Amino acid sequence: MAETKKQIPESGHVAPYHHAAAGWGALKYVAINLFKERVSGANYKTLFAQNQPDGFDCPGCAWPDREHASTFEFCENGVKAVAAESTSKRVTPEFFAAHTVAELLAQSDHELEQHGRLTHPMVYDAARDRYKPVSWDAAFKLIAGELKALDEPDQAAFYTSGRASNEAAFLYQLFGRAYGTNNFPDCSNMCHEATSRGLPGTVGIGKGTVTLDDFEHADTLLIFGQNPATNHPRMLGELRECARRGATIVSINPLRERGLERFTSPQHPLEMLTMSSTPISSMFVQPRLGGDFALIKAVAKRLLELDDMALLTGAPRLLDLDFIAAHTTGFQDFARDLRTESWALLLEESGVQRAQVEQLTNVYIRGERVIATWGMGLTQHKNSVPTVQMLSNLMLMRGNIGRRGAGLCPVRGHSNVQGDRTMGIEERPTPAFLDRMEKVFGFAQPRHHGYDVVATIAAMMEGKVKVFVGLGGNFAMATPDTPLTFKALQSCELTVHISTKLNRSHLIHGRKALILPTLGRTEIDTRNGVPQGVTVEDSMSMVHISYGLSKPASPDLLSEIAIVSRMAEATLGQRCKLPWKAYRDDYALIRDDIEKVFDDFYDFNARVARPGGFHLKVASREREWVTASGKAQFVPHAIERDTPIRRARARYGERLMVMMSTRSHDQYNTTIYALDDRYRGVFGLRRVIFINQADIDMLGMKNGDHVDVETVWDDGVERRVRDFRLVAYDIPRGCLGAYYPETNPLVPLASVADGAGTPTSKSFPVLLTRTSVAAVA
Ligand SMILES: Nc1nc2c(c(=O)[nH]1)N[C@H]1C(S)=C(S)[C@@H](COP(=O)(O)OP(=O)(O)OC[C@H]3O[C@@H](n4cnc5c(=O)[nH]c(N)nc54)[C@H](O)[C@@H]3O)O[C@H]1N2
Ligand SMILES: Nc1nc2c(c(=O)[nH]1)N[C@H]1C(S)=C(S)[C@@H](COP(=O)(O)OP(=O)(O)OC[C@H]3O[C@@H](n4cnc5c(=O)[nH]c(N)nc54)[C@H](O)[C@@H]3O)O[C@H]1N2
Ligand SMILES: [Mo]
Repeated sequence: MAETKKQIPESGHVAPYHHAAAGWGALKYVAINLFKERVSGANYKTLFAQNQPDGFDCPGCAWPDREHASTFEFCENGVKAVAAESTSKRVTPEFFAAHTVAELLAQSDHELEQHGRLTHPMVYDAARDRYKPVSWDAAFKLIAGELKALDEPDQAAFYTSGRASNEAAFLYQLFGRAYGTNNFPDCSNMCHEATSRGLPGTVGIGKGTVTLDDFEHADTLLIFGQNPATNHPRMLGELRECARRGATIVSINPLRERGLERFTSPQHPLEMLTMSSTPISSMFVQPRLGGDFALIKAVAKRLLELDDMALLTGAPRLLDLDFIAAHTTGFQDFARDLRTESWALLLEESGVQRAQVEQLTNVYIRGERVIATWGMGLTQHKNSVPTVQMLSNLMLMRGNIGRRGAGLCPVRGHSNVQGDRTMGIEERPTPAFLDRMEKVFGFAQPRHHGYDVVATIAAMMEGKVKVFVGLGGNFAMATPDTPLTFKALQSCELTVHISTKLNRSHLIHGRKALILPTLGRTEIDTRNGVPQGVTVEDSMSMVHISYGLSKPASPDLLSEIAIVSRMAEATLGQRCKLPWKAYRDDYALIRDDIEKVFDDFYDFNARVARPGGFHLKVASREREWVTASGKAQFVPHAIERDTPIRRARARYGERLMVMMSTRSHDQYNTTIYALDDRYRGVFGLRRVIFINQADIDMLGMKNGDHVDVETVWDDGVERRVRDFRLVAYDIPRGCLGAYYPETNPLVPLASVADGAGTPTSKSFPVLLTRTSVAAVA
């Protein structure tokens, strides 16, 4: 952040990338990466055990893996994630003794990450502005003391990042609820929340309806707002197979992501040796930021028009009338709304030409088995819930849900973000779930809703949340409105972070603060001589077990499960009869209790012991609709006419631009591995803004000029970041791309997805001004 650390001038360059995604570029990166990270010899083998039946679940992303994979599934993202965890560098008590927190704050996120793995529990020493070692017992005593001193349990918030295992997450929510709160903000509040809140209203379940098997049968794939070459590289392998079978793949993205154009599969030696590649997307649709809602609605409207024509001419109908009649409600209202919707408004909002809408509709209609996938490009806008529901409507129109080779495929981020939610990390638990918890564990559950991420920050600001515990993640940097969030965290009485590596959240701390170092998923976790496995649920609802293989980074680490259970024991004391010690001594016992709470986890230990694990039932996949009506529901939505972006544009005209914040190729969320974004042709730079050349001209600037960015918001707070370099790019007029977390200070806390509370990280209204030389110097 410009506000918190010295700004080092960046000396990189921009050069378009002309090769296919993955291929030798990825291999070369990995070779260099391993060398740089100095992964110790013993840990090399770790890299080859990811996503193998007897190995660990890759902490890289939530894309599922093929069962019984016989060869090492090469994935640059996975290698980076594992290498980062297996680094031989250490952040020791000596390291902390040598640096004040103020000094560390001056380092970039990239530098903080490079220091390596945390080795000892540390407590903040305010007198010396340093972290000093603390015993585990004393750490838990400190937490218990602070939690017990609160006026009410809702003054604590328990954050979860999506790497936590099912077992750790289950114990964490059990502890939080036994303590008395539903304050479980989690990373998914910033991620696929719009999916989890939107889909239940249409198909009943907030999860995807496809499995990998469906990818083998799909003939059409619509990829919305996703950059899989960077964020889900193994998905590209799947898309490659689809493309080679002749499936049509459409990328719907304001950026024409190079990684969706061509792909050289590292899994296929011939493609590597002949330097050949497979074309992936055959069509690119570039809506403006947040324009997907209007685009999808336009396609639905066009489909209805064509179906009307078919009805008139006696041609085969294009709607799946049998499916609509048997399985859905609300079609008539939905169709009426589509018929009255204005074409002009849909086209203007989407930023897509009518001819291309028609072309996309034709592709959709030609598809007998269509899968729609989506990522953050759909979920981080004000209108994200309506967008997800509109996509679901479109799929329902042709019965593309609950059929082989077709369905909804939200592509989740963190490797167990979906599982954490399944386990009850949920600030708005259902009464049914709480009843069941009460029955199984015999204590009254807190019934009122808790805080999500944004509400947690607001509550900290108001002094309503005083203790923050983070099970993984980097709350300070992942969240919006950075300077305000920093203040919120700093106003806490106690901040606790259960972490593998040093990050800025450790440095933006409460009056008291703890860093509790934990085992990563790649590491051996043994209790009383018996290796323990943990389970995860991937983006397609497959649950499998994961065993670490490397030696732990330090003998003083505890597993997340041990930390959570000891925190619970210390806090809840004798009055709590839950078997915390037994849980941490044998993780199978946790699974036994998970099974008691969730019927779908029947025979959990037995089923998860099978190679590949098991698939959790997703009712909508089987055309069972757990909605109010018992049917899948068409949900009409209007285009919103009064939004902060529209108001800002009315005030500033074309100078007002909409910005999105996205990931570069060399980062994992807030973890910056390196400074390149290979496929977008950016090297050694992170403070860049992708912008249409015509907009650069309109501003009277030149490609490469430096600008400051200011958010247009009406609360009187100045939100500004300085000195970003303009990079002319193939992006629609009026739209800007930049990296997260550098641009998080621009996202107002109040700017969230309606009905989901997700920060609008993919659309916020900004103005650009030339950076004055004085400001930089
Ligand atoms: N290597 C690596 N892997 C990761 C991560 C990582 O940081 N690094 N993060 C993990 C996590 S937690 C997640 S959630 C996923 C994220 O994976 P993605 O969902 O791919 O997330 P982003 O990189 O933020 O951006 C997504 C894409 O959305 C496009 N986009 C932006 N706005 C819009 C819009 O309005 N409409 C449309 N149609 N597209 C838009 C952007 O151009 C970009 O291509 O990846 C996971 N995997
Ligand atoms: N502007 C903007 N903001 C965004 C986004 C965006 O696209 N734009 N994306 C949002 C999304 S999709 C997400 S998911 C969030 C991510 O938010 P978070 O999940 O909070 O952030 P991460 O950067 O993934 O967390 C990294 C830290 O997790 C810790 N860690 C790593 N592995 C483990 C482990 O195994 N156990 C434990 N206990 N700790 C571990 C390490 O200390 C590391 O520093 O950010 C969100 N914020
Ligand atoms: Mo995410």
